[in-house]
Amino acid sequence: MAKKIFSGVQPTGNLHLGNYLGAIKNFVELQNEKDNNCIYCVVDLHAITLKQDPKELKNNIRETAATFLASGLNPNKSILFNQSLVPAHSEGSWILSCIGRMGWLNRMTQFKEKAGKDKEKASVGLYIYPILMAADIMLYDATHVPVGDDQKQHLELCRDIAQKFNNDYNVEDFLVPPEPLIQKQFSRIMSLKDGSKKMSKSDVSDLSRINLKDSKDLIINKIKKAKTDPHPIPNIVEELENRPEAENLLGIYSSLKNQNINTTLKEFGGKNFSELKTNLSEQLIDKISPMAKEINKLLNDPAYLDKILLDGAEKANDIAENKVKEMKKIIGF
Ligand code: AQP
Repeated sequence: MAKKIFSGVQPTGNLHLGNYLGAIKNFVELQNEKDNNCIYCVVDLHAITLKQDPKELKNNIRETAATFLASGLNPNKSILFNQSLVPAHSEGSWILSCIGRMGWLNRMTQFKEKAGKDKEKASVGLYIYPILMAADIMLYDATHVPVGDDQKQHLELCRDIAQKFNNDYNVEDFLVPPEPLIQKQFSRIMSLKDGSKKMSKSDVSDLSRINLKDSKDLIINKIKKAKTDPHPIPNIVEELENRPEAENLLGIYSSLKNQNINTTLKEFGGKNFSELKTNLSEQLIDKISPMAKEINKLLNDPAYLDKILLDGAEKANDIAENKVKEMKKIIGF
């Protein structure tokens, strides 16, 4: 069945392997499935929930667009744009913030993680980020949202908001509650330094992640230094329990090779990590180096990237503006 797809990536720099394997790789597969309508957004309004340097933000917006293109997204097949060019996202977000409940937002674990110990100092934007995300998705009547496992809770909130809006205003099916599309395997890529933490752009240690622009040498070095444990690689998946670093490296290898973990365990069971690491580095270099080259090439032509985003924003605006108009009519404006 044809799906309406929406998803976004924040232009906060250092797009990494987790963003690629957890989300962008899936974006490309969905784009290439027959009849799907796909919209992929550089969510720059989300990025400013944490302080950004204006110059860097501008570069990061282009770099995220370049990463989309280098990964295989095609502006003739998908709508690609950046969020701040479409005012309906901000307007829709305000309306939905009057529907969402404080109690619902208080349960969001990502806010707790990102705000850290000093919640009082976090921006209000960071707190209501899931509401903006709900507007992003529902302005396009998206039926499916490909995301990493970390976004599952935000999608559940989005469905609650849709239901409450439709009930409060007695407009059955007006807002479409979206389904998350989370990869069955390897949906959360973990830090190379700590298997209990997700790989993240904002981790202070660059050794914790493989960035999509890393050079071959850097990839080899980071994988060499990746944390492991003293035991050999097991033959069966059950024996990976309580071995998060081993599970993560084997998961990354499997995901890059599009194979399940059992096949990978057949390849490496009983061997030591140095053999896995050598093979993993090769796979990463095969996948990432051509992408890095293409990203750098595209970044040399900022006018081209800006044009892609602007053209996409015009198409997105036509859809989103119309949905907000309907929302306003329902509300009584
Ligand atoms: N480690 C991960 N494993 C799998 N998927 C991941 N995603 C992010 N990290 C992982 C998925 O990538 C998409 C885009 O994410 P984002 O850039 O919008 O925001 P994020 O989830 O906050 O990513 P980061 O890297 O953790 O950024 P910072 O450090 O700035 O917060 C999403 O679909 C996400 O699930």
